[in-house]
Amino acid sequence: MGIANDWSIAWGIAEAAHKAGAKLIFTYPNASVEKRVRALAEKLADGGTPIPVYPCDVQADSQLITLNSVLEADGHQLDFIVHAIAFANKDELKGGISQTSREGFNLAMDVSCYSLLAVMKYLKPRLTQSASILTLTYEGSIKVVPNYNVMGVAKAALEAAVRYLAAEFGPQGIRVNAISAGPINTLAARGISDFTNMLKHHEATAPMRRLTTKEDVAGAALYLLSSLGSGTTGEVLNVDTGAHILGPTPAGM
Ligand code: NAD
Ligand code: IMJ
Repeated sequence: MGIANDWSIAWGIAEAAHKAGAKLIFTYPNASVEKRVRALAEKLADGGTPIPVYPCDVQADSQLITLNSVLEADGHQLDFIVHAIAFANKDELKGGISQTSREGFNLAMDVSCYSLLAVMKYLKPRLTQSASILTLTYEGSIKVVPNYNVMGVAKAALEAAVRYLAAEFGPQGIRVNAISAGPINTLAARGISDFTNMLKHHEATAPMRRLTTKEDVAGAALYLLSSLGSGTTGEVLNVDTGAHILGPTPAGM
């Protein structure tokens, strides 16, 4: 859940999972994204088994209920779910967070945090024993990042949700984790003021002196989604070429 185009982090994970032999299912939230998701699904089908593609706007309980029903009808069980979804009003990803509207706050929290609970609630019957759930988060949940604003609050709540879900589902052998990725140039980063400077700063200062790639995230995702991660749950794993370890560093040091 969360492929928009071939820049999407979810697409990077899909490509790696496909390569590792996973049988995938894609979802899309609306008609404008559907075309691109179907084209990408065909890319991975490669003349072989087609990848099923289903609608699912996570803001609508009805669409999650229907998704569960169609998956059941089509005989699909889920060994893993990737939730790579976030949204806030663009005008609230700038200026001061105190200017956030109530509607804008609720929207960001609904799409970016509550949706993980809803996915677990409605797709629970489809999960196999030892299923693994993965969501994506960002350092703006624990540190103040200019302009991230209401998304930072939503990601903090999302990371707490990961821990509560991990505790609830753990006894059934189902794991829930998050990857906290470094900044990556995707649709969700487009038009963010100063994003280019953010990337430059990361590249210049991160311990590995390079940007985080979709492939970096996909590698960690395969670990958490597969039996390699069998003992890991409730974790927020940093995949950011080391940037999160840095404290204040005066220029030139
Ligand atoms: P992206 O724009 O490719 O993905 C965001 C996805 O959310 C899109 O596919 C969009 O269709 C989907 N979406 C939005 N509203 C939805 C709804 N109501 N129902 C279903 N889907 C909906 O960008 P991305 O960078 O790949 O983002 C994926 C995740 O990674 C997000 O949670 C984002 O916060 C997180 N993340 C991104 C970065 C980054 O720098 N790009 C860094 C850390 C974490
Ligand atoms: C987003 C906003 C401000 C600063 C940001 C970001 N930085 C990074 C991001 C520094 C890395 C990307 N990110 C981690 C996100 O989670 C993005 C979420 C997002 C992006 C948009 C842009 C277009 C839009 N709404 C959005 N909602 C959420 O209209």
